Amino acid sequence: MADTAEFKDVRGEARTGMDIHDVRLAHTDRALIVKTAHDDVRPTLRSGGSIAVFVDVDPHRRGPEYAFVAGTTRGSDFGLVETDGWRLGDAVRHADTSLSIDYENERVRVRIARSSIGDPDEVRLAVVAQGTRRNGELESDWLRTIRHMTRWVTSG
Ligand SMILES: [Ca+2]
Ligand SMILES: [Ca+2]
Repeated sequence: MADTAEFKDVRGEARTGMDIHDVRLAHTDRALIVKTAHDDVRPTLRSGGSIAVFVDVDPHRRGPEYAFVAGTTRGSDFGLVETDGWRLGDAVRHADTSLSIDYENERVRVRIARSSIGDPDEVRLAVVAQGTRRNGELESDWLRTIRHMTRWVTSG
């Protein structure tokens, strides 16, 4: 069983290939699967980007407790870290996560084992993608608005 949710974003408001089109979350009994769709995800560093998926697992603590952060150019690092008031903190040791990027279909897929985030009953997300404009400036696109949290999604 999995509870799934899809969250649409405005297309084209960020002038980079990383502009978020939509975010899909499947919360299964084993993992969170987060798929993001973008304007144009590119493998090369010059037009590169990054993504951060903030995960809120505890409604009694302000803000998210974890973040999955990744570069989106080919071969980039990725990892799961603890967060404190939206600040990125220490890496989660032995985190069971994976990243795959589909440069043909402009999609990023993130998998986070539930065991790596304390086996939460429900989660909600905030997602931001950062890309590079033609002039080299960085620009961020949040799902909906800055630090917007989705609704809670249970593990079904
Ligand atoms: Ca967008
Ligand atoms: Ca929280």
